[in-house]
Amino acid sequence: MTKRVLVTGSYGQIGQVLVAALMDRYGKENIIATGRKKIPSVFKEKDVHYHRLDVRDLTQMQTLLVEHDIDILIHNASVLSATGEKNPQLAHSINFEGFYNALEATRMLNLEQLFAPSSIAAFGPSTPRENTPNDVITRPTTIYGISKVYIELMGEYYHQKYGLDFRSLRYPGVISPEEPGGGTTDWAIWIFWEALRNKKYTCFLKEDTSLPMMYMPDCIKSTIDLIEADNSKLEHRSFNVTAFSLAPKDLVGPIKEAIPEFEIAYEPDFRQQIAESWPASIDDSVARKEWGWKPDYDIPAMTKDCLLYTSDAADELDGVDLG
Ligand code: AKB
Repeated sequence: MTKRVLVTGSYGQIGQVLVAALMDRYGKENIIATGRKKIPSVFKEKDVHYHRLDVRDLTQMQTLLVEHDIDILIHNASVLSATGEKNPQLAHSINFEGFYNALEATRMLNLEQLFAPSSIAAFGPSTPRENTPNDVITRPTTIYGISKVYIELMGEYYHQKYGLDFRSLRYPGVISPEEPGGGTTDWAIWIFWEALRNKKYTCFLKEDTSLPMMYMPDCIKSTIDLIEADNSKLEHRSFNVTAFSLAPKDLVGPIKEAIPEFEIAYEPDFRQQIAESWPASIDDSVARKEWGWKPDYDIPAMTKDCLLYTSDAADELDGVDLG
């Protein structure tokens, strides 16, 4: 059945790919992309229905949802972990007020569903680091992580209190050729860009800092699968999802196979502490059981694909700030 979907934060790394996938699945005319920036050129090329929206403005959000007769709100707008630590006040206003507005708009307009991503950042130093279960202590130490716990708890509260169909995924680091937006897992994208551009990369994490990750097509698949999952089978509202765990040193060999001159150096910065507060691997068996989650890409398949598509984007590599 056709759904009408509005996506906030749609110009982000995940948002722009998700919008294209939703247009293929539900029809171009049924997808409304929104963001705070002026219309991105990639959206102009694809003739995407795009509107300016600051998620802190509830009236503007409600107006767009009503005008476009939206069924499902996908609330992606968020300040990520590294940017959030540089500007906690901005992260607070966008992540907390923005999500509260998304919840209230969904409730007041009686929308069919609200999807808002959580993250491995919802975990903290007191969470078990290996094979972290779905239901476990979440005491994060970043403003971004705290906002993700807020999303999970408020979403569950609105589900219990108002019957709102809230769903969420704890995204791991998502690897893709698209430019990332200020996260701690961004190294796993810049390493490909720099390998292709300069044949060397200086990583801001230590070589053995392992974090859960997935390739973009699996991120999009998990999102659409959860949105379409049978509600009566869901015992949870927020789910761990992962494909593999990856440390910077794990990508050196696979990249050298394609680019033998590739060199890596390590200069850990403030993001090291953030990474060390997150799990090294997570257990996604609850998602596998309740809605059949299963990733398609392992590290070799992701590396091959990602090198190819990042190289396609090579013309745009110059002048991009590597965070
Ligand atoms: C970040 O690094 O902040 C994000 C995330 C893991 O949620 N990519």
